Amino acid sequence: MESDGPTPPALTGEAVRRPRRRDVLRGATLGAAAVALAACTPSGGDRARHTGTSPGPRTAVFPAGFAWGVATSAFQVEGATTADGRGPSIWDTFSHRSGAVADGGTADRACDHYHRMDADLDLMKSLGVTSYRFSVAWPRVMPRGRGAVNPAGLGFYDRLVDGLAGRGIQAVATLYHWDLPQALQDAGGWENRDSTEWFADYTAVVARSLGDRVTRWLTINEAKIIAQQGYQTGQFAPGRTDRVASGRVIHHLGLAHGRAVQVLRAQGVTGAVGPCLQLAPCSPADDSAEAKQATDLADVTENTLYLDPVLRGSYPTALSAADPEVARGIATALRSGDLETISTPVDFLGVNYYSPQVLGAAGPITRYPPSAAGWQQIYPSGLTDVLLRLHHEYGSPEVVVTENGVPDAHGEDLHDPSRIAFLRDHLLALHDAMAGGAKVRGFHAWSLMDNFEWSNGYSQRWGLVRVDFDTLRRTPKDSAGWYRKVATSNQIHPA
Ligand code: GCO
Repeated sequence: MESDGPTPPALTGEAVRRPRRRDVLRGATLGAAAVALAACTPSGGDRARHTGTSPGPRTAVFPAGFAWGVATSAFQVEGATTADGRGPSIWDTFSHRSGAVADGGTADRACDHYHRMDADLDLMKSLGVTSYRFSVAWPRVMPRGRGAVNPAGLGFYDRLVDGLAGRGIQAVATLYHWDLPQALQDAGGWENRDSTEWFADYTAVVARSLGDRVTRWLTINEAKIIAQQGYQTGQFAPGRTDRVASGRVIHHLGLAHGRAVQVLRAQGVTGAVGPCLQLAPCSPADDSAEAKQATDLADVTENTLYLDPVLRGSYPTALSAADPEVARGIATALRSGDLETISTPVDFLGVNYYSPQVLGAAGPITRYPPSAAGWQQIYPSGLTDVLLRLHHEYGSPEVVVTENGVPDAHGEDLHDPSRIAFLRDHLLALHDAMAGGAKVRGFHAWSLMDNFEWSNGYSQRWGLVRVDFDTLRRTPKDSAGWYRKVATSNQIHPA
């Protein structure tokens, strides 16, 4: 039965509920859990971080068992796009389109991780990490997306999880990190409601193979970016520019997530299961009513549109005001019972944090120092805000930070002090959130190594380890040594 659509438009006069930043920070200092975490902040530290500048020297000790990780995704590192029966994905198609990727880059070879997996596992071990977030390439496992399973493709991930276990590193597996099999796109892709069952079937195949050895499962990476970049701006695969379609896609991705949670449970996987959401704290550029309203609306399209269905079983009431076309797309896709599926209880939330959004009356502004990525403003306290919001407003779920990082600053190479400062400040911000009660269980730096940065190709380097894309030689940057010290001592040192 088709319902009339998502919760009706109700923005008038009703502000989206979000914590005021000052309240959030007060929570961080007064939280009952604060005493459990050893931390020492010089006076003024919070204020310094609040403005996006460095907080200065400080020590922070993390709880025993905190997971120190690095992250990658299949399409960005594996290469070998035609090896051993892998089928084409939408990103193969898109990246070969003229003008789609900076400098005409493709991921045909990328880091060639597919052929260098053992050496890369040794590299991880040498970094002292205890957790590795990777993604399984659907077109490697099922070359046409459904039907025949490719044993060689599954075998690669089987060896990967064994290789991790042998080195004492937890496996954090993402089922979908944007590389939809092209054959499924040809059948309508995520716009087609059948995609949710294609994904459920694929999930069952992977769960049967890896279900006894994966510590954490992430269903779908960043539905928000798939919708915004893949279906609104068209800058990512599949390169569509149709906001109504993006609404349908958002709904189907949510449903696919819920179905995957159910399938993983039915398959009896031993690991914890959750979504992977990219969250961006939104704040007004000034005190005007216009900036405040723009902030409330941006908070819907950046955060609550993805959080609420999964954690509350509803779409945000302000959605129709925030994005009428997306709301219309969702309304055409929503059927009775869907929200129950989407909100199937999860064990934890994977959170990717990169940048805040600051809204003026005329749109987003840049308030904090921009990174070389252009779209990213460096604002470590935003991570505290995001984590404490989940704690206060969403029932304090267990959280793992599944991505956080920055590209090399202009002129940096193996010596990357700006990445060290970035990671240190964000880890201190994360520690603040834990002191305020947020249940954060681990952190994954994006990325293990330089890789294919989507439309930016190889023009941005996000790795702790440098990759020479001519020789494929891997060389740890200074940040890798710094991160190793943090991971192996379980604390941030002032120096
Ligand atoms: C993301 C992606 C990564 C990016 C990273 C840097 O989740 O956006 O997961 O693939 O490479 O975020 O932009």
